[in-house]
Amino acid sequence: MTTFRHAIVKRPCHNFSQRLTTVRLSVPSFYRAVQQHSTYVDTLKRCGLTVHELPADNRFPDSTFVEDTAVLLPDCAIITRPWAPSRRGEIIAIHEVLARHFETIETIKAPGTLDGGDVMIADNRAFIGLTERTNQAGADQLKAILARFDISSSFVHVRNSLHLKSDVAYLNSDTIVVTQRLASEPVFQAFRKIIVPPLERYAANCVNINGNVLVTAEYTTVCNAIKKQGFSVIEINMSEFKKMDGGLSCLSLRW
Ligand code: CIR
Repeated sequence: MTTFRHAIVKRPCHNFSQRLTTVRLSVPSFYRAVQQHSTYVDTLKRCGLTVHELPADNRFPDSTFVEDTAVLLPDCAIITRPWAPSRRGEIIAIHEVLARHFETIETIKAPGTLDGGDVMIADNRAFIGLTERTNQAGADQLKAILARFDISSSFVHVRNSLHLKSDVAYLNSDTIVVTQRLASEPVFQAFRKIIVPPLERYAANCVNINGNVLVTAEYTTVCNAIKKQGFSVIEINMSEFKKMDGGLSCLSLRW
């Protein structure tokens, strides 16, 4: 299991409620989003990470969801090509900061599109979601890059979900958290599965950071099921980001 030492986050900008969302919930409160983001950053620090905080950028309302802009390996950063044209400019600031930490930087190129939320790396295996956001060309490019680092890739067709990681999270070498809709995917056959009930689907997007599993607060069934498997759980309130389709993992890039 990878030990993480660093994370990149980007503060929410005051117009972050004005971009992409598919959920029909109330308009998020900027004030509460900033508070929740700050708690998230403190939690990453509690998990032992050095957190590189980028300033808010009003030009890109979705830019707090940094996970979509890169895929990070211990020795290589891969800059994605987000599907949404309104998000493509986000990669410039991310590229700049990653160039200070990684000697090798690769990029996904047109006609490929790839959102980081579609990539789940499980040690030396990667699962790449083919979604409305990530196309075959983007997935093929990523697979070729990962192969150079001895990481094999499997593609997973995902329908009716924003990203692959809206439905599945890797906890450790034998355990995943997964929604019912992806639980029977043959590529996940070998894993022990913590199944997420439909009403708690949003909580499927959780993340294991150095032995602490960050889970969205108030999703009791999922939290208890993860604890029951022996993991230490930290609950985080994500109410404002959920309104913009953002999952817990997408607020940071970790390596
Ligand atoms: C978007 O639709 O692109 C943003 N509103 C939310 C992105 C969330 N990304 C993620 O969960 N990896």
